[in-house]
Formats: sequence, structure tokens, C-alpha cells
Amino acid sequence: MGSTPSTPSTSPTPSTPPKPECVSVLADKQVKEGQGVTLQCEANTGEVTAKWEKNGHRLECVEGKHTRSQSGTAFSLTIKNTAKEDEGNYTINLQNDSGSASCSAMVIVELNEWRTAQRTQDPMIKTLKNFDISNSEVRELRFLLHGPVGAGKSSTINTIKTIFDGHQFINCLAASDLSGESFTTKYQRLSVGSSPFAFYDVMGLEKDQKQDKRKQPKGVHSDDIINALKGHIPNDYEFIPEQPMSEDNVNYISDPTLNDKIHCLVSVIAADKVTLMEDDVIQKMKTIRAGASKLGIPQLVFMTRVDKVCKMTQNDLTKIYQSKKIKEKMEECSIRLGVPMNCIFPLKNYHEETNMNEKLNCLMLEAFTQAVHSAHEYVKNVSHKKKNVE
Ligand SMILES: Nc1nc2c(ncn2[C@@H]2O[C@H](COP(=O)(O)OP(=O)(O)OP(=O)(O)O)[C@@H](O)[C@H]2O)c(=O)[nH]1
Ligand SMILES: [Mg+2]
Repeated sequence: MGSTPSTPSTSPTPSTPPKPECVSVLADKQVKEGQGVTLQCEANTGEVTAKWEKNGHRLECVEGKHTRSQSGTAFSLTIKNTAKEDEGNYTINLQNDSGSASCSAMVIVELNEWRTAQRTQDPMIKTLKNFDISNSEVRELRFLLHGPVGAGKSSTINTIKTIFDGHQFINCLAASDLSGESFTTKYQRLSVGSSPFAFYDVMGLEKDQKQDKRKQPKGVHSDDIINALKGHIPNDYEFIPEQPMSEDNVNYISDPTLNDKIHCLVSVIAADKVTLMEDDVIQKMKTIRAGASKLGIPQLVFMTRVDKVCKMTQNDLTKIYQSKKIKEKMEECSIRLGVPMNCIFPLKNYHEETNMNEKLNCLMLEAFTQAVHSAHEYVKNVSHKKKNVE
């Protein structure tokens, strides 16, 4: 027989629990709208109080939707029948007398597709390459890209050239992400292979520095963009920020033909920068858009850098029209610029990758095809009006 354990002579002191630690942390989850999702983690001890947060605020648990549970040292949160409101950053805080620990994860809800996307590039490339302008007066359709500094204007042109050439177009026109000033300073015409399309790249728009006399004015003047739309600015013109082109400038094209004019204005905005865009810059963009409207020039918005705002889209570009984040950014562009949603195209440019990507190409091709149709409508309308007057 073994010895019986001796009973302690004093009553037991309540032992302090170990300081909480996460043995395994919550993992990011992607879930289809309407389906359920469970977040779970494991702690080193079950002697804790667990509190859940969503986007930094206490989670308001809804009966039949959220279920929190603890089994020993395992903690979980189940969300049933997910909707777009359930997307967010979830955190679990574990606390006891010895301390606390926490971990977080993102829940991304794949919405039902709210816009359909083409998945094959060849038919779109073929149509664009064989495009015929039904106005003999116009040799090429001209697109002007404007927008804030670093929005991705030059990269968008590089991307379209890459798609048409079938190989990477060296991105020598694009700026480093860190530069705060416009990298493009000239009015530059860029052709796309042998297609009847030409792009005009301009200096970025910047906030006015007038209030601060020590600072030099920077960025293109909005009057110069309107001059460019009207066809008064020659190729390779070097913009002077505080001095828009005037009629007495030797380079001024005083009698532009329809061929010299811009046929579609593309406003370029970076998805990850739209929230921080200065009101001053927005105002300049609105002034330019109003100028274009007065001239009857069609306008679209290309929202670049979508990979910077949505992980799901970064991982798989075909999910772009299922992303809540992308939709929110488009809505923000729509409200800030006063443009309808169906004129906004979310895009990703080639910037660090060296391989061609058909998903990226398809998004850009759809947006560009829309720009081509709008520009074509414009030149057809102008020539009809002219014929009616004659
Ligand atoms: N991640 C990511 N980066 C991008 C994308 N498009 C452009 N960039 C990067 O953003 C930075 C600015 O792009 P640019 O094309 O030079 O912008 P810009 O509008 O021409 O700028 P300025 O000429 O200086 O006014 C560069 O570092 C690009 O590589 C994109 O879709 N995704
Ligand atoms: Mg540029």
C-alpha cells in the first residue's frame, strides 16, 4: 500500500492565474456573403475574461448572429449569415489579475458581384486594335489624364501601352512612390502602338501654396488643363505652375482643329489616397471637369492602386466587384468629385511585377474601351453638329 498524502497543515491560498498569452492567434478570414464564419484562438490558460471588439469598439452581440464561446483554453466567435456590415477587424482581449493579451484578425465579406467583369482579354484587344474612327477629320482619339500628384496617371498610360505591346513597357515615366512632387512636368503625347489612340500625360495637380509665401507654387494650373482640352497646348510644352499658357505665348495653338483637341478627359485618383485628398485639389478637379462639361467633352474616373486598399482584391483581382472596400472607395470618389458610380473604374497598374496578368489587363481594357466609346461619340457628335450648320 502506498502512503496516503499528508493533508496540508494550512488552508490553501488562492493561486494567481498565469499571465494570459495567445498560444495560437485569430486568423484572417474571407467569407461569402450569407455564409457563416468562425474566428478562434487558443490561450495558455482558461482563467481569463474574454472580451470581443470590432474595429476598436466593443462588439455589440446580436442574438442569432453572434455566438461567443469558450471551451477550456479555446475561444471562438461565430458570425452567422454574414453581410457587408460584418466586414472588419475583430479583436479578442483576454484579461485576468496577472495581466492581459490580445490578438486581431480581419473578416472580409465577399459580396455578391455588384458589377460584372470580362475575364478574357483577346476579344477586347482585337476590337481596340481594329478600331476605326468614323470621322475622317480625326486621325486619332485623344485622352488626357489629369489628377493629383502620384495618382498613377503615367502608370496608367504605361499599363495600356504594355497591354497593346504584349510585353512590359518600362515604367520610366512613373514616379517613385515617395516623391511628394509631380514627376511629370511636360505635356507629353504617348501613342499606343499603331492604334488610333494617343494619351496626354500632364503634371499632377497640387494644393495651392499661395497662403505660404516661402513656398514655390507647384503642380499644373487648372487653366492649363482646360487650355489642353481646347487644343491650345503643343506637345512637349513645359508647364509653369503659376503661369497658365496665354494667347500671346509663341507656343499657343490659336486655331486648333478637332484633331488637336482632347476627346475624353480621364480623372485619375488613387484609391488609397482619396480620403486624404486636399479640398483644394478636389476643387481644382471640379473646375476642370466643369470646363470639360462646358466643351461637351466626356469624362471618366480611373481609380488606381486598388491593391493598396483591399487584400482580397490584391490576392485575386477577379474579386474586385465583390469587395466592400473597393465599393466604399468608389462611393467616396463619387461623392467627393460629384461623378456617378458607373463612370468610375477601379484599376490596378503594372508597377512592380514583371509578368503579364490577364486579370489586370481585363480591368484596364474594359475601362479603356469605355473611354474609347465616349471619345468616339464626342467626335461623331461634333462632326454631325458641324454638318448641320453647313
Ligand atoms: N500598388 C500600386 N502602385 C501603383 C499603381 N499605380 C501606380 N502606382 C505607383 O504609384 C506611384 C505614382 O505613380 P505615377 O504613375 O508616377 O503617378 P502620376 O500620377 O503620374 O504622378 P505625377 O506625374 O508625379 O503627378 C508610382 O510609384 C507607381 O509605381 C497601382 O495600381 N498599384
Ligand atoms: Mg506622371
